[in-house]
Amino acid sequence: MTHAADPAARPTLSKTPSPRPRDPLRPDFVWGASTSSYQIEGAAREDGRGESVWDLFCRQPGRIQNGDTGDVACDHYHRYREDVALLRDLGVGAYRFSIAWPRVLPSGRGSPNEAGLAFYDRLVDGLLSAGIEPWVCLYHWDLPQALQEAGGWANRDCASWFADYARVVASRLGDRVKRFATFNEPSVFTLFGYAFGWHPPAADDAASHHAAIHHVNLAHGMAIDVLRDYVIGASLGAIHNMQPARPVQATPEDRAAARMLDCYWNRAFADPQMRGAYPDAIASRMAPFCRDGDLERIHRPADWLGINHYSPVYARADSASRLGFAWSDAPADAPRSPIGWQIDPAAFRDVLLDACDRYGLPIYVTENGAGAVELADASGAIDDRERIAYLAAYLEALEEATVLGADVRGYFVWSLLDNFEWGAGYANRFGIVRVDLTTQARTPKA
Ligand code: IFM
Repeated sequence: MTHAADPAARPTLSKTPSPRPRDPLRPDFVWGASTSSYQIEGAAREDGRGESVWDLFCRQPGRIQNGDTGDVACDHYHRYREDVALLRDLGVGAYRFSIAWPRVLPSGRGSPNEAGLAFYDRLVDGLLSAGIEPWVCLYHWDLPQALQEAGGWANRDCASWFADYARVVASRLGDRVKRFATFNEPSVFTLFGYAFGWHPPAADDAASHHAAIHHVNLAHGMAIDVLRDYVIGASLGAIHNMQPARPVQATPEDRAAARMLDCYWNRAFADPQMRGAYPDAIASRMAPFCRDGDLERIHRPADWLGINHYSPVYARADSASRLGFAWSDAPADAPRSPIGWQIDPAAFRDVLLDACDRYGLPIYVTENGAGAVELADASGAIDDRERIAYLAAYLEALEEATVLGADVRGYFVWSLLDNFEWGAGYANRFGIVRVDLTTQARTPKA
């Protein structure tokens, strides 16, 4: 019997972590921290970096809370040495970061920008000297604006441009970096960017959305092949947000909506990438973009599955929705984090078990963490006990999943630093290290 078939048999999580006779995690379990390029680097106009879709989006009035931008962010481009030292002092064994495509290829294609590549050389070398393994994600949402102007992910050519970009990065860093992921949370940037209009390119168009899904999947498969060719000893994966998709009310209509949200949110990428087929419920919508041989190009052997998880997601029926669901807030009585996200560690445990059964790959949790609107005390310190409680509960859930048989091999907290939280700007802070955005001073939180 699989875990997925028998969720009722799963134990209820205790409210407080209980002492365990022995550590259920593997001796080689990877403990790490995650960030992404646009959220921390800053230096938006330096050393030949090209413009990304987020640079332009942030300049559009009303898009980002408080008018914030990633222009400076955590100034990591200049302060990366300090950030590597923070990672070393935390004792993590791995650091996941993303490469800014427009920093290494300012127009998205063509000649690489030597200064941009040299920055990632310095970062990788700094990490390795500190005994920290670099985990590189090729894409965390900052598409070069020049490619957006050529159609972005709705243009099939974007898959080849991405494969070429993967070749540039692999040939430069592949002698030292072995862990590569293709995309971070493709369902988020496609759904929010092409269907809901919340992220760039701020479209609301079902055809572009389905085209983007397919072309990102194609780009993933093509990049996996490139990375295999160019990186000796590569360990390759893809990073997907996986969260139970629930009906906001127990009506047949909301249940049907939740099934569609599940397809777009959890399976539209992982299923073709790891199982070679789109979910039945959306296969006919994908068909106009899917040419002969595409599913084989997408379904390339991966070494691991990265899972990002924070909380469940909710759907409600909406007859006006072309996708078959509308996004919904969690029910009013759900326990929530300080920024209003539902806290449900058992959902995390179940996601790990179900993903293990469905995809059969070793799992690394590549993001998990808690956001807060935090004020420092007079000394600049933050006593983030709600975050500590969240992390303790979610790590207990991870242990439970492992005890129940999930092959979980690592955990990366989101995030190392308070950073640019997309539409929320700098208001929602996820860092385990506080960043004072005026002075850029870093202070580890409790
Ligand atoms: O900050 C984001 C990250 O970029 C992608 N995953 C979720 C995080 C928190 O919202």
